[in-house]
Amino acid sequence: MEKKDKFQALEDQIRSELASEGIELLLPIAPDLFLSSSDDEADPEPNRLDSTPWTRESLRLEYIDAFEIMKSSTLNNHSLKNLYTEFIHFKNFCENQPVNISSRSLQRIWVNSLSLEEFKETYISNGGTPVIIEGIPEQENWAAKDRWTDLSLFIELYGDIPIKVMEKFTDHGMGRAFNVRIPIALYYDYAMNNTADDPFYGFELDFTEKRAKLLEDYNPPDFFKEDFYNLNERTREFYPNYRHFIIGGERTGSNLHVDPKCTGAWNTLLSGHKKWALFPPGTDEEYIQQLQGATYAKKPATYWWQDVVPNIKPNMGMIECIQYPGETIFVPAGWWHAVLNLDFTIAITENLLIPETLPRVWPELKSTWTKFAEFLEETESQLVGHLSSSSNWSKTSNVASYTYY
Ligand SMILES: O=C(O)CCC(=O)C(=O)O
Ligand SMILES: [Fe+2]
Repeated sequence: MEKKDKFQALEDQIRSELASEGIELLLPIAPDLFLSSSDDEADPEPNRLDSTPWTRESLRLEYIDAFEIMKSSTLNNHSLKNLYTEFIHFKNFCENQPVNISSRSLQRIWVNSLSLEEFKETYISNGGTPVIIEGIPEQENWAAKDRWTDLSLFIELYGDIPIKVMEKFTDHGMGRAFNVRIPIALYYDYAMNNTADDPFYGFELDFTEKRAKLLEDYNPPDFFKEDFYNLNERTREFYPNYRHFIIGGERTGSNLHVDPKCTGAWNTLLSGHKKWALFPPGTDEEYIQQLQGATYAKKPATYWWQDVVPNIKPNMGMIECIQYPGETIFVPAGWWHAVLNLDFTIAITENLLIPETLPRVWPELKSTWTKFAEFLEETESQLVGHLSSSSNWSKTSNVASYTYY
């Protein structure tokens, strides 16, 4: 099915589901934010430096078309469940206890508590073990530890940077979808004030133009420097969209998925709180599909957390945690994960092919991307070393060796 048709089918499905409940779609859920306001002159930007060349009003005028497109999104402009009034209860609930009683929680370590070798041995080898690492932005001197943690400073510095909040498919279904971007200052206003069940989520993978400034504020953590997709032009070309700047208001999130092309990921949160659920690789595929569910894959992230998570079967190896500001989560290749933003969050994440993970992902890489795998085999002597030094891997560490309770 064409992407556009799928999108249309989804829209139709949601429209008819709502119609069956006597609800008609749709109005923009935050009409004021979609409109240009003339209040700004009377109420100057509170954070603005004199040299800052933008105001919210100037940004609104410049991005009026983007807001028109956002306004028309069926998926993001409903508050069918009035989550915005209920969310505080859910947030308090999951801060105080696991959403699913049988899940276990993720281990936390302090970044300086172990050497790179120890980290690899404990968390990278044998396919990888998820973990939360505290202290990376401070210990590795990221400018983001100040600039992305004080929201008024963040907006003052980066308010005019446009970030992607949706893709828009052409009406005729031909050609590429195009990215709809709005400036960070206006996204922040939207995120803090909208009442949608499924608000727009800022998910940016393009770091050109003004967005290049964001790259100056962090570095890949020392634990995650080695990346088989970052060896040369050919490997980078195979996996180009490896980093994302993620900014989201409460109720935004990522539905259950596995990261692409056998990558693991680190994700550092600078502001706000993210709720995570993870399931190990090898989790019964049928059950995962059931969890993803036709009805939940494309629905507001919060619905899944409220309706599905409490009822997940015990012994699925589910891990839950809350990620706090300053914390980095490591999601090894093949782990299913879902994320819900509990308040306004700012995060940076990168995906990579960790050399030590190769033995586990090699069969998939080879069968799915044969040409690329052959290229690696031919050109990378290190790769052969990694594969052969771990030849016992499949005997010593398959997923069944995780113990659940
Ligand atoms: O929403 C998030 O922070 C999770 C992002 C994620 O899982 C991804 O980029 O693959
Ligand atoms: Fe992911």
